[in-house]
Amino acid sequence: MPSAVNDFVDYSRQLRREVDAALEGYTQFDADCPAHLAAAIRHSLLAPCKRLRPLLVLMAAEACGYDRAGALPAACAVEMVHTYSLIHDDLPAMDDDDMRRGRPSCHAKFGEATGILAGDALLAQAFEVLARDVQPATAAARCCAELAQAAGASALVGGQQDDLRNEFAGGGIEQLEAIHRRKTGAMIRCSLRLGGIIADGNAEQIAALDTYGEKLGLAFQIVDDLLDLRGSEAALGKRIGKDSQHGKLTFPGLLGETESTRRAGALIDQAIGALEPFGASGANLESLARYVLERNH
Ligand code: GRG
Repeated sequence: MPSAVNDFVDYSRQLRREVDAALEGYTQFDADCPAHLAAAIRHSLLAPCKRLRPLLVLMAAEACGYDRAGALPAACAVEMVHTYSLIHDDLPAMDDDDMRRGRPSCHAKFGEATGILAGDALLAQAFEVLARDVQPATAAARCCAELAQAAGASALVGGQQDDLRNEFAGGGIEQLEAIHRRKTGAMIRCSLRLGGIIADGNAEQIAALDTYGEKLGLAFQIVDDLLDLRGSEAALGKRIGKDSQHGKLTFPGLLGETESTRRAGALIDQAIGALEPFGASGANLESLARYVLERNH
């Protein structure tokens, strides 16, 4: 492996360690939090995983010339919302999955009611963390508004609603992209924007991060669909093949594997192109985009 790749692997491992340590700290609940609920939250939130969204927050802040330690609370907040969405997505009423992040899914281990409550608690805690720990207060308020929008009815929740309704099964590429722009893309874009806001990035930098996030989010989803077809359950830590079994719209289902792979590559090129205003400071985000394309989990 060339040394630049090694450097990026070491750097992203270090960022993951910092995020994991901060999440560990945020989940030391007081005696009023029932032990069963605390265990369920920690089971899902602290499970081994990519931490893509927190890494995007931290790398976006650094690309804007900011010390990443100041962006850690926002990195944790986006991971809390993301983990809540995974816990709820796994529930029997939604995707009904018994495995997540290489472990039994939250409801499979702790029961359905506790799974719902663990997700509820994480969603609330994300906004507590942003409002209390992001400085200055004006940046905290902006971050709360942006994350609420990305997690809300016109983004994450709306995309999930459309994905669950089979009326879209006969749809085309526009419908598919509209689902994933909200369900997957909004949280990825938001992660980058929060990093830029906390770093007090200028309008050109935030717009560049937004475009990078839009392209990266779509590429991430295409790769996710491809891994659902030809990935390994052991590497992914979750069940595969469910989308096609349930007749869901997917990129390889609509476009074929070759065209989906080509499209993901073109989107990653566009994402990297959007980093131009950052010059050398965008190098880590560029490496992260390449990793999203080449990932096997
Ligand atoms: C329940 C409101 C609500 C939304 C659920 C996130 C989601 C929406 C569903 C998960 C199913 C899925 C395959 C979504 C598309 C891609 C995606 C978000 C995968 C999971 O994220 P990763 O791969 O997972 O970053 P880790 O575990 O590494 O964080």
